[in-house]
Amino acid sequence: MSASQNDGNTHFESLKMFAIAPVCASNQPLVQIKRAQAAISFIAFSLLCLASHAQGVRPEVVASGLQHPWAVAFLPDGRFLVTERPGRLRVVDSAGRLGKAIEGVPDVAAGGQGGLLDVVLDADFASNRTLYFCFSEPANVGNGNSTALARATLGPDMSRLNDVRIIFSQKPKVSSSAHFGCRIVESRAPGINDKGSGKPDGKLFLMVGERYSRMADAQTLNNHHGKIIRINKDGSVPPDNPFFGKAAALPEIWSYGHRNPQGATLAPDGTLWMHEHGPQGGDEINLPKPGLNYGWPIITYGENYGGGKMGEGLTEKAGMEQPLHHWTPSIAPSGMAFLTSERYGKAWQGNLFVGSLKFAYLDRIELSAPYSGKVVRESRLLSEAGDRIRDVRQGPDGLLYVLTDSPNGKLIRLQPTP
Ligand SMILES: [Ca+2]
Repeated sequence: MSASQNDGNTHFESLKMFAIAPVCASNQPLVQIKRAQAAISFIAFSLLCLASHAQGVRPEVVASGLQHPWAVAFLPDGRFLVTERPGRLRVVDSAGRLGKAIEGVPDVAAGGQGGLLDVVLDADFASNRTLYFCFSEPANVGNGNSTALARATLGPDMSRLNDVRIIFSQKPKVSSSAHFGCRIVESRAPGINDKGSGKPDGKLFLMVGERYSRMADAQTLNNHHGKIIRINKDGSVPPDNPFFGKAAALPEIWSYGHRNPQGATLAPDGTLWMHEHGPQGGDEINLPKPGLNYGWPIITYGENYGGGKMGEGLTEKAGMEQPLHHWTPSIAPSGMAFLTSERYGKAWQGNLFVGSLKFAYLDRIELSAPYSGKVVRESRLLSEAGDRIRDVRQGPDGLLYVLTDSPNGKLIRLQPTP
């Protein structure tokens, strides 16, 4: 069966308006209480409700007509920068108008899961115009490819990329159209502020997949398959990386034993959170620590496509890390963001949001503490529309934005409703 069954091109076109039913509707405690006391109690109860339950959300389409959009970044002037998987980078304005394809994007190996994938702006973009993007990089010779990370500056009129430089290229290149991974996270020092994190520390994390056909490589350190990469913003390798200077290990590796990560974000305490596709079942959330082994393909809560155990059918093994959370059946996760704003009420602040491609919803994940701890509850948002969710981000306005995966993909803003 295909490696890309959960990540293919199935799409749904309808978008129905939808809101979460309010939870606080009962005034049962008021029975048999004097009228004056009842009024006070009711007000107190209502305030409690407002404090503890978010209002609903209403999806507002900002833009449509995007061809398999993969990632969105927020420009300082209120416009959006969106990647489209076939290889385009576009500016989208607040009225939903799509700009021309920005010039200077390198050739991408478009096809299957490959193409132009993630984009993030440097924390100092407003002054340095620098951005980072990752994509499926074709080999110079032959039909191989691999995931590459580039930096560039965006020209003043936003019509072209300048100073494009590849700062990481996954080794080796193989002939595959699957499991590129490809999410970029700008690392930051711990600290909570209105942006939800501390100062950038000059490092980038890149999630890279094991290319499906090379899954065993995820367990060896002489290649970049199924790894999390950590590099400096100029492409050099930080000397405090776990395998720096070690023989038979590539120094860019931060952690290993990963499968196909398509979502990653930083918690305000500086911790990297990511998720990865399992095979059939066993999608995982992990908090990768330096030098540790996350188990693929030796341990997994999933099974082979079509059934049957993976390898020896193990779910745990000494020396291999357990996921924070796993999904069976697979939801085919893509995109990951913490909500740091209070725009949806206190109950949502500190929640984690993950898109599901396979079941077409946005997963709201409540944790045992804001930005940390275990998963205690999940709820499905936007499921009425049937759109595969490719990316989720918090905008500078504190609202959540998602991209839907289809030939007519949309950028959607989630408006809180009373
Ligand atoms: Ca694992």
